[in-house]
Parts: sequence; C-alpha cells; structure tokens
Amino acid sequence: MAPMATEGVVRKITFTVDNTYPYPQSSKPVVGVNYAFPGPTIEVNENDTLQIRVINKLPQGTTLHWHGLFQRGTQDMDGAVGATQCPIPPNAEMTYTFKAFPGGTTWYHGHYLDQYADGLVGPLIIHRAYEPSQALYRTERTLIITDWYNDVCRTTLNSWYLSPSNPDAIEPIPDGIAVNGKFSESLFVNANGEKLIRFRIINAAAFSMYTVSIDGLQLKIIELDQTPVKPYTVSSFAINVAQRVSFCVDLNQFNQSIVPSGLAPTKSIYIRITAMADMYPVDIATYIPPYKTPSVLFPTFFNPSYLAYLTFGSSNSLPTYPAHQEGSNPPPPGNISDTNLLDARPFYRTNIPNANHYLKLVVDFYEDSSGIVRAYFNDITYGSNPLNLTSTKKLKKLRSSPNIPLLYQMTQAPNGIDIPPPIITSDSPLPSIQSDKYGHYLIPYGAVVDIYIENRDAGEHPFHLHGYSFWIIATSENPQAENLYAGDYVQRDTVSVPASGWAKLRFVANNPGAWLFHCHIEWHMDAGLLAAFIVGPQQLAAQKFTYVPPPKKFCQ
Ligand SMILES: [Cu+2]
Repeated sequence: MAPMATEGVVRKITFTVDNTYPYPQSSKPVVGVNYAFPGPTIEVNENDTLQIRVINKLPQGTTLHWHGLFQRGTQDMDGAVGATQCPIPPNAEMTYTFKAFPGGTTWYHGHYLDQYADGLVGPLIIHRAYEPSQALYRTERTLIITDWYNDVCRTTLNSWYLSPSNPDAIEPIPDGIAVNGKFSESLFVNANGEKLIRFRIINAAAFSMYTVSIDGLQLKIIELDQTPVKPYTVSSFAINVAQRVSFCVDLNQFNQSIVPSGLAPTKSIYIRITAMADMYPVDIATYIPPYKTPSVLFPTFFNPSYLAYLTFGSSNSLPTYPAHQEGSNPPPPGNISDTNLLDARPFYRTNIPNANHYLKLVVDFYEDSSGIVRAYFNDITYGSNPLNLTSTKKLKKLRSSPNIPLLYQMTQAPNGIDIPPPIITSDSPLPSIQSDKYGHYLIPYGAVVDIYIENRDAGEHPFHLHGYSFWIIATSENPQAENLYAGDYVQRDTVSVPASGWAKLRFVANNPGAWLFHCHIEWHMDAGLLAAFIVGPQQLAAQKFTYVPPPKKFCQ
C-alpha cells in the first residue's frame, strides 16, 4: 500500500486566459494563460486544495480541465464543457476549487473549441509526500511538448477538417514542434552541475505521438501518467497525446566516446523528441495542405525531428558533435508504442477486482449524410445528433449541449434517466453497459467494468477517461500481458490503442458523476469521438452532491 498522504494547504492562483503573441514571426493568436505559452507551471503537494480563479478575456467562451485529477466530491470542477459545466463566457470568471489528487505529473488544458490545440496548456506537478524513486534524482525538469500550427486551429483548421472538401478526413498536419514554447534547436535544459535528474515529459500535442531519447544516456522510467512504476531502463520510449512519462538519468554515466575522435569533449548533448511520422495520413516530405494560402514561394515542410540541448553546467553550450552522426540516435525499440505494457509494473500492487460488467466500444470513421467524415463509438458520433424534444415519456432524456451540463441533468432526475440498464449480450457473459442514442452510457455505481475498445480505424488513438484511472490489461500488440501480469497491471488515464487493433481496460466505477471518455487527438474530438459515462446518478444524490447552477449568462 502507498503511504498515507498528509492534509494539504490552500493554494490560490489567478489565471487570465487571453490571446497572446509569443513569436514575433507569427501573427497567430495563441491562447495563453497570464499571457504565456505554455501556461505557468502549477506546482503543489498532493492533497493541497487548489483555488484557481480563471478570468476569461477571450472573445469566446473557455474552460480549463485538470487532466487526470479524480475530482471526488467536486465533480463540477472537471472543466469539461457539456459534461460538468457551461463555458465561462467572455469577460466572466469562475473559480475552480478541488483537491490536488492523485499526485504525479499532469497538465491542465482547455476543453472547448480547439483552444488547447491553439496553446491553452500548462504543466501541473503534484508532489507526493513520499516519492518512491526519490533516491534516483536530485533535481527535476519538466518538458511539455506541443504541436505547432501556423494557422488557427479553432477557426481555419477546424472548419477545413470537418468539411466536405476533406473527404479523406486528413487531419491538419503540424507545422512545427514546440517544447516549453521553444522551437527545435533553441531549448537549453541546464543540469547546473547536478548529475541525477528527473525529467517529467508531458505530451500536450493536439495530434502527434512522439518518441524521446537523450544521446548516450539510459532512461530509467519511474512514473507513467500519475502512477509510480518500478524503475526500468530504456534507450527511448513512445508517448501518445495526453500521456506523461517521468524518467531519471545519471550524467555520471555519460561516455564521451559518442564524440568522434578529433572533436573536443562535449559539455552538452541532444535531447531528441521525434514525431512518429508514420501516423500521419500523408507523406509529410511533399504534402502541401489545401488550406494553405499560396503566399510562400518555398514552402517549408514539417520536420518531425526536434532537438533540444541538455547542458551539463549552468551556461548554454552546443554539443561538439554533429546532430545527425551515425549512431547518435538510438534505434527505437521494436513495438515501441507499447513497450510500457510489457516492461512497466506498478510500484505499488493494487487490489484488482474481477470485472462484473462489460462495455464494448467500436471505433470507426465514416462519412455522414452531408458528406463530412465523422468519428463514431458504436455508430454514434457525439454531440451532433438532433435533440429529440418531442418525447412525452416521463423518463429524462439526457441532452448533449454545451449549455446544459450532463452533471446538472443527472441531479435533476437521478431516478429516471432514459438509458437502458445493462443486459446480457452475445459479446460477453457479463452484463453489457448500454447507451442512449446520443452516446451517454449509464454505469451502475460500484460496477467493475471491463472496457473493450475495438479500433476499426487504421490510426492509433489515445483514449482518455475523466475522473478515473484504469488498469490496462492488454492490447492487440501485447495480448499476453493479460495472463502474464494478472493482478499487476499499470493504471493510467490515457491508453494508446493500436491501429486496427484493440485494448482491454478495467476500472471501478466508484466516482459518481458525468465523465467523458474520448480520443485525446483534438481533431478526433471535433469529429465526435467521445462518449459520456453517467456513473451512479442515485449515488451522486446520496452523497449529497449539489450542483450549484452557474450564473445564467454561462449557460445561454
Ligand atoms: Cu483519435
């Protein structure tokens, strides 16, 4: 068992969300927090109470989601528009109050209108009272990776992506990579003479999966999402959108032999962050997107290889060896997207109960009747179904609308939500969780649910569940993990589901509320690849949860 954590203190923070222009060479309005991109790092202790006052200066609504936090008892603070709140209108504010739990590495981001793809992201570091791998590091550095788009995601790119003029549903391809807001070959990470360093890597990209390595160093992975793992060593690893990986390095183990003879010993080395280009649906070496204005005579194509510098001392210095010399870039391990599953074991064993419910989610993309390609869970694309307001039934139909949060609707009719109860189907001997026609799944409080995601799409997708973490039991790349590691699965809040493959997850539905389950690629969310888990509406009432309606202007 994990050691008991102590009660925390109250941390008051004020965030102003507004457009900002971080790069002189770009006129793109980036969505910043306190006029910074990425937003300021929140660094607190586990169980601290955060009071974050968010002031919206954008000309449109906004919200902030605190990724990976459970929000037990504060279900209305999750920041998910349509599920837990209405958007904060322009020139209005809202204070998010919640416990920093669980500890670990995470991030906050916008959850409305592609604002996160346009920059509304920031690190959220929650220190545990006891860090199990503390002996492996003396200092730590955070790297938050983002896809950079020259065009505005929340207008130009969104409307192009979801239009009949994009019949192949080509996602907008990033124009660059920014890490901590800096482009390739401009970010220096200084060790300041320390040898034992923990890196917290956050993939805050809208689209891209990355691999990470550091020249000449082994990486000792100690945390996946917010779960401590038994330290294990890799030369590189993959990180999908919204996932976090912490690893430690020991600079004492750096060997100057990677520097070719005749060159001076190096005082800095390359950190390599590489977009996994094979996930893009086009050849990025030649692709010119149709939405580009043809004003650039010599277009620059997206370079998936990002370089940062890890300098041993405290002053910036460049490596003495060439970036692209033979052997400096370790080959990616085979089966890279899923190495975590076979190598990683949780630091603390958890009690994993047997499943008593089943939920199958089939993922697919296809054209709707208006010629727009949308994404579907079980043939339902979220949010674009017309509302059926003519129903005369007494049962309450849940509506998907930014202006009527599902959580509020649950509190209005805890006993009469119009979603069928679980039934036995041919898919499983366990009762299968059912949904209404709009992608709302009713999950009994306390159910132990096995989620089986069948991905019929040829792309890999990172699926995220709000309000919980889940055990990853197995995927189509590592089906043997289920039996090999029974009772010792790692919990994450985001799972990478292989292309044309599957994943099997398990979670205990012990946190009543309205929780989104969705692909974390922003474009796929726009295409409707979401579901809402309606967990234990009666338990929500029994726990005396009251939904305080926001000011009227929020929900108009
Ligand atoms: Cu996706």
